[in-house]
Amino acid sequence: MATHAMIISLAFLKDGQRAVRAQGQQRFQSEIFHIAPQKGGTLAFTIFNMGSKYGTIIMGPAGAGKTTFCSALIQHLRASRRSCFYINLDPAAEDFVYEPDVDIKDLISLSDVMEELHLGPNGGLIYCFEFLLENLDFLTDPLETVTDEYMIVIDMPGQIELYTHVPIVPQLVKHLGHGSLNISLCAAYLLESTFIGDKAKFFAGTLSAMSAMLMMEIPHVNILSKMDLVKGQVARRDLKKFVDPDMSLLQDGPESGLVYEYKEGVDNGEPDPAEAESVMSGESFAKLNRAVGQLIDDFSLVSFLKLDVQDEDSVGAVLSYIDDAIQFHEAQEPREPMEVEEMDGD
Ligand SMILES: Nc1nc2c(ncn2[C@@H]2O[C@H](COP(=O)(O)OP(=O)(O)OP(=O)(O)O)[C@@H](O)[C@H]2O)c(=O)[nH]1
Ligand SMILES: [Mg+2]
Repeated sequence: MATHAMIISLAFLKDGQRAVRAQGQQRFQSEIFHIAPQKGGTLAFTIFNMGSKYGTIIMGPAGAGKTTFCSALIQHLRASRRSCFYINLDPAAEDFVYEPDVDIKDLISLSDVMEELHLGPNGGLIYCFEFLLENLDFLTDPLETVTDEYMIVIDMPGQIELYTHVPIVPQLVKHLGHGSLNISLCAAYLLESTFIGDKAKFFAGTLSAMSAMLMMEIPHVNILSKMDLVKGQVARRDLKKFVDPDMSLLQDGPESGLVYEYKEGVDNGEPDPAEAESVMSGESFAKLNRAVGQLIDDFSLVSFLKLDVQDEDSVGAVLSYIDDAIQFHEAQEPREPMEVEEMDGD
């Protein structure tokens, strides 16, 4: 059966209106109209056709827990008797709990690139991805045989420049989502929960999540990883303000360093951030943070799912958001009772 999908992405205009832009036009057979945003920050409107391939691309800053989440996800998929196809696209990754079905290191390794081309780690990584884009068959050929019952799990490197600064990963995602592969992909963007201890860091991370979301133009969930590290340390009410980022966090006490202090007897208009005094007193920084907070608020697109990889239910909950975002279950053929029994006997 020919498979087609179309992503309609949202462009948000300055005045808060939404413009709908259609990308890549195709024919449709059975259609599902999936409307977002939902919890976790799904961006795109998606129209799917049954019979596509399904996958998730795991992204986020260095050390956010991407590879660990991939392993937990694969373990959960296996325990739920679901098939999984694991792709490692981090050319520097060495240790895996589950052996990848496709590993970019079999095409190119970061250490070889750095040694032979005398590049640093970041330049080397960009070279590796450019090389992958020139040799896409390495990735697409093994995927041709993957059926719609599989969840394709793609582990990415932690350099967020790849998603937010240079359009390499957005380009790769477009290749995977179109043409003969036509994979319905959900981006999962991980941010470490310990960031909530530093509001400026947390909002900078949130901004990077939003930037990746807008660059990718695919369904997207944001995840606060390593929740075990903040368990019992943050009141539930306070945590809620980070899960659905609340700009009032930036109005908290002056110790946050994010607030412009009102001074008696002084012109209380906003100080000029370019003035040396504003820079030295931290007021420029506070103003920048308020502007970033306002930007995130204006888009009101980013919210987070909480993830504790040790907790099977938590991994299952995140997976069900990903499944929903790509309409995985709608595409599955109902199984005959005999088939289920056979699987049970495996
Ligand atoms: N406590 C805790 N530690 C975690 C969790 N997930 C990952 N870690 C630890 O965080 C470190 C980084 O985890 P990785 O899964 O390698 O992170 P990554 O995002 O793949 O890192 P890069 O690929 O290098 O960007 C490791 O030491 C993990 O053991 C978690 O849920 N809880
Ligand atoms: Mg990793």
